Amino acid sequence: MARCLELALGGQGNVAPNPLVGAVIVHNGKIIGEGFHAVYGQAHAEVNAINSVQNKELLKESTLYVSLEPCSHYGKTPPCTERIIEHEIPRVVIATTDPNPKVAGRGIEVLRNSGKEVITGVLEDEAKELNRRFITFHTKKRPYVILKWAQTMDGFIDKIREANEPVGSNWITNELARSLVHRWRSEEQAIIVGTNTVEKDNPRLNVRNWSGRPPVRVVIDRKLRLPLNSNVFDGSQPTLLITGNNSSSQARKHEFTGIENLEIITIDFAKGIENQILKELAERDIISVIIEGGGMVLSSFIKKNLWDEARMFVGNKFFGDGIKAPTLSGKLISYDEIGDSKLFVYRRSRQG
Ligand code: AOF
Ligand code: ZN
Repeated sequence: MARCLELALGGQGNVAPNPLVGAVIVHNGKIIGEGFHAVYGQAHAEVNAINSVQNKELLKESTLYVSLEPCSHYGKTPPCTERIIEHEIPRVVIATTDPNPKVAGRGIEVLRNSGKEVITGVLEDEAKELNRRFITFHTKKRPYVILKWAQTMDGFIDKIREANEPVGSNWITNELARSLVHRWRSEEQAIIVGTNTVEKDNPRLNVRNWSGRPPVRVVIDRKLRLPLNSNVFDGSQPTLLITGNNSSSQARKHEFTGIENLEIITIDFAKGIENQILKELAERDIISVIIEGGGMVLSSFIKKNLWDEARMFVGNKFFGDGIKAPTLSGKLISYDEIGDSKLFVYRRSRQG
C-alpha cells in the first residue's frame, strides 16, 4: 500500500478534480503489475495496473492493492469494479473509501457482492492525507484552502508603498522559496489574490520558475478599479474576475469583455465574499485553491475559519514598520529551512 501511495503522486498536477490513486498487483508475494491515475479523464489506477500485467492468467490468483476504493460508476471511464470482476481478481485491499457521492461505498459493496475478499483501512490516514483536497471538496462541497504568505522576522508582509512602486529591497524571501511557490501554484487548481496585491505587485500568478499547469487566477476587485494592462488580465491563463454590483463596476465591466480566458463573476459583497467565492470555484470543479494575499484577503478567510492549511515563510529581514502579517491559530505540522528563509506549515485544528 505504501507503494500505491508513492505511485499515486505521479498524477499530481494532472488529475484534479480527480483524486491521486495508485495500484499494485501482487502474485505469490511478488509485484506483477503497477499503475496510477496519470491524466484527468483517462484510465484509472486499477486499469493501468491490470494492463501492465503480462500474464493475465495470474490475476486469478492475485491481490490488488489500491489507495482508493475502486469506482463503481460510469464517468469518463467505465467502472473499475467491472474490470476487477472481469479478470477474476479474488482479493482487493483498499486504503480508504471514495467520498464521491457517485461511489461512496458502492465500489466495496459491488466487489463483496461478487464474492471478492475485500480488506479496507490499510494505511488509511496516509491515504486521506494524500487526497485531502479531493476529500474536502466532496465532504464540505468547497475547495481545500491553502493560505500562503511571507513575513519578516518582525511580522510584516510588506512595507508601506505606492501602487507599482518597485518591490526592490522589499523582497522577503529568497529565490529558492520563490521557485517553491511556483511549484505550489502548479499543484493547486486556482489562486486567489486581492485588489491591493494586483495593484502593488502586478503579479503574473503563473508557474514560470517551475513546470506544470498554471492555476486559474481569481482576482477580487469589488469596484473594478484595476487597470486593464495588469498582468493578471493578459489572457494567458483562465482568470475569474470577482466583482460587486455597484455603479463603478457596472461602468467598467464592458472594458473587460474582450479579454481572452476571462470570466466576470458578480457577487454580493455585503454578504461576506469568502463562501460565495468558494462556491463559485466548487461549481467549476476546482477542488483546491491557494490564497496568496494580500493581508486583507488572508485575514478575511482566517476570520471565517475558511482555511485548511497555511504556509508561512519567515524571511531574514526586518522592516520595523509596514503591513502586519495575518495571525492564525493552527497546529504546526512542519518546519523547514530554505536557505535563510524559514517555512512553517500549519493545519487548521478545529473541525467543521
Ligand atoms: C478509481 N481509480 O484511479 C480514480 C478514481 O470520470 P472518471 O471515470 O475518471 O471518474 C472520476 C471519479 O472516479 C472520481 O471523482 C473518483 O470518485 C473516482 N476516481 N477511482 O477507482 C482511480 N482516479
Ligand atoms: Zn475507477
